[in-house]
Amino acid sequence: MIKGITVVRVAGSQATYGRLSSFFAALGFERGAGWRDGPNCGASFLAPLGNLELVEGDLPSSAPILVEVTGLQTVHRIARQWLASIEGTEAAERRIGDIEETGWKSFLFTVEPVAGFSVAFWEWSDPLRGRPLALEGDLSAQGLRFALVVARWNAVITDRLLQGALDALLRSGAARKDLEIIRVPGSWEIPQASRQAALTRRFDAVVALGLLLRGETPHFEAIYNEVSRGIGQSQQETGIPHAFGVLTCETLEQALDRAGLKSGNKGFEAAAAAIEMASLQRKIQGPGTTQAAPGQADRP
Ligand code: DLZ
Repeated sequence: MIKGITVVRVAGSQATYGRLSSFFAALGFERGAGWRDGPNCGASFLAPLGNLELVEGDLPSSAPILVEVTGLQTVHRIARQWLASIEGTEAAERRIGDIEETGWKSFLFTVEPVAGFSVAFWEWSDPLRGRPLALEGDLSAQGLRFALVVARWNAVITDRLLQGALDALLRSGAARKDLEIIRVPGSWEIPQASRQAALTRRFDAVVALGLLLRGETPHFEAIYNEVSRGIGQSQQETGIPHAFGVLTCETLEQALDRAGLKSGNKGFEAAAAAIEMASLQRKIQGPGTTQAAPGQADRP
């Protein structure tokens, strides 16, 4: 399962390392966990999206790192101010280019926060690129709170789903203190615990994780219908998004494939959906609101 792309650059000295860290932090990059291993260390800076791009023909820029942004003028101003504060105005001007139009419907500038390390920042000329304006959730979980309701039945699989979900949430910026794991005996119990969690109004979204194995569950249909109906009903009635991460599989092998082997990790996918819906919910409700609480959500 492909999870992410990391661009690794060596910062030659401790001073360069510190200077580059300060530059990317000044531009608003979110800090990742970073690492230290003996004399070596790594500082990481996160972006919501990444991709590996192969080019045939001309490169879009001479800089080896391209960062897509919105508000290119602002980014340019911050980068120039940062350079000026470190190097003085004159030297700063030599290290930062003007914003120029590219041949691919965008604007771009290149900056060298330290000599020999260049980064290009760019923005589409038309950010919507012809698409209609849509209200969409982000994939940032920063500041959002989640309840993860996990069935113990088939724990060999549901633990993997939980790991996948935690991975998605933490790598998307959720804080550990904002994640609460609620264990229930089996999938049958998920709706009730999910609803109780949602009713506390302590969470922006609920992630429901379980596995129903058809081969070993004679009343599979009955349980499945009730679990899916119950989770859906809890979501509708509490107004808190519930991501559905309850697998229904014929065999354990099929379940393993969906819990991190061949077919991705459905726990990760459910958590990503929860992040997006929690973020969308905040956007739909408008600034200043924390979470939905229509109707029954304010019951004890
Ligand atoms: C009883 C049962 C069976 C047979 N199979 C499963 C299953 O495949 N997956 C699952 O999550 N839970 C199963 N359970 C347990 C029920 O969900 C429930 O926990 C018990 O019936 C107790 O109410």
